[in-house]
Amino acid sequence: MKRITIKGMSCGHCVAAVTKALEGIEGVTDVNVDLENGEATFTEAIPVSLEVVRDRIRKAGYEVD
Ligand SMILES: [Cu+2]
Repeated sequence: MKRITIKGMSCGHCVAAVTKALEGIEGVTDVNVDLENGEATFTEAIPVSLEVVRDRIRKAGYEVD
């Protein structure tokens, strides 16, 4: 399981947006976004580049710390 820290989330809409962004990445499964801790966890069914994750999160309007 991978754990990343995400900056900029403030409400349920942010959680939904980040969840959708992560679920849209090939190989990412079991996405769980924790608003209170500003974290997201996911499982890699195939290796996933952190750069791709950063890029998708950024495009959704948030930053991976
Ligand atoms: Cu929000």
